[in-house]
Amino acid sequence: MIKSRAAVAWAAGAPLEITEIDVAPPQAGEVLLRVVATGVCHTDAYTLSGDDPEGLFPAILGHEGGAIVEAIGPGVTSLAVGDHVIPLYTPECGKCKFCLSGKTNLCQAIRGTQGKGLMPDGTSRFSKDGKPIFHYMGTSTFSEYTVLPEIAVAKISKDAPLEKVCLLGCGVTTGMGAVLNTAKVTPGSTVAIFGLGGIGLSAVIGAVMAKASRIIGIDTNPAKFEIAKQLGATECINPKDFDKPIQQVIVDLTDGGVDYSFECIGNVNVMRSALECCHKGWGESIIIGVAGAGQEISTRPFQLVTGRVWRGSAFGGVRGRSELPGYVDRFQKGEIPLDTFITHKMGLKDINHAFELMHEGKSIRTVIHY
Ligand code: NAD
Ligand code: AHE
Ligand code: ZN
Ligand code: ZN
Repeated sequence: MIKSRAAVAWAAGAPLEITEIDVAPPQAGEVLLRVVATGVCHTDAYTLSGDDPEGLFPAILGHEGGAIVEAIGPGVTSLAVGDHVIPLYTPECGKCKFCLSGKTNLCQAIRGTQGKGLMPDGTSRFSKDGKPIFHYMGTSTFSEYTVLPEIAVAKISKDAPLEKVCLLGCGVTTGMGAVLNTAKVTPGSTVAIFGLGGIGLSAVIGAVMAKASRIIGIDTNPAKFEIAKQLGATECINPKDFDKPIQQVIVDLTDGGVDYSFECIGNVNVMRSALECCHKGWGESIIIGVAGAGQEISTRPFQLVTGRVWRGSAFGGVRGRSELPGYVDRFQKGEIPLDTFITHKMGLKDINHAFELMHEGKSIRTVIHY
């Protein structure tokens, strides 16, 4: 057992408690990581709120980390002590039906236990005063030390700054990947991006890379517009400024609708708007946002009958072990402006403030360092 500083979510809706916990050694096929830095994603806030049907308490949240391998368990062959890594909430075993399909990044090798807040052997490595604490998304990066299965760890270049490339562990990869891998936006396309937080802004940079001709950013918080334009949005609009539905506004602006839209909020009403602002015959809408328990999407089936396509994207369709190191290299070459996303940096003790900044719409990403 080692001691670790961690932010523990004891109950839904309660602030995280910064405290010392016990971390058990890595078992067969597992590695112990020292987390150097972690981003705070809206999904952490969603689960903390109690809206996540898979949410468990007490738990150690966090899934956007940059880390160093501290120890390896028996049988681990692809990682060594000292390796720089990004924890993966979407692992890549390379052997399951999903990995072998070549059609998806959603490896299911350990999805069952991961969703139950446990390691693949059905137990937790975290405890406090002998009481177990659940893992979260298989990553739990809000603890200085965390344990992951080898298949859920991407080895990256040692030259990359972990306090920046941690954002590739979720937010930036998710938005970019949804545009480039899931939608496969083609040059000259028109794109609408709903929600200009960390995910939506990453979709903006993906759309720039895809050479979209128009990138329309939509947000109810106009404070997000400047950064969206800096990253390449060609225009930004606030639904509150119009007295007609936002899908109608976009259809009117784009001669019948956009080629691609992305929902980066987690609001089922906006998901409908995002679908319905797509062009008849071919427009595709990608759901990235995560909606709360019990929420459902709806539209008139006629929207699909007439050629619009509704799809979803998790972790940008990226296979973490084989493809994420390439995203890190692209950052190193100056192709991914991670610095623009990091609006705040703070120590673990201030992590509750990072959640406040997110809820107040004042941050894009806060990076927590240990
Ligand atoms: P964020 O809080 O940083 O950004 C959300 C943005 O949406 C904010 O700018 C907010 O002002 C805007 N917004 C809220 N309501 C709106 C409305 N009705 N109309 C227009 N804009 C509105 O959150 P984030 O970290 O960017 O995450 C966004 C969503 O993506 C969350 O639901 C998160 O859980 C989800 N997510 C999904 C994946 C995935 O793999 N599918 C990965 C990461 C995050
Ligand atoms: N637990 C939620 C689902 C949450 C969800 O959809 N998570 C995304 C990643 S969000 C990262 O910020 C994801 O990868 N989903 C695929 C998966 O297998 O969870 C619920 O509704 O139960
Ligand atoms: Zn996330
Ligand atoms: Zn697999």
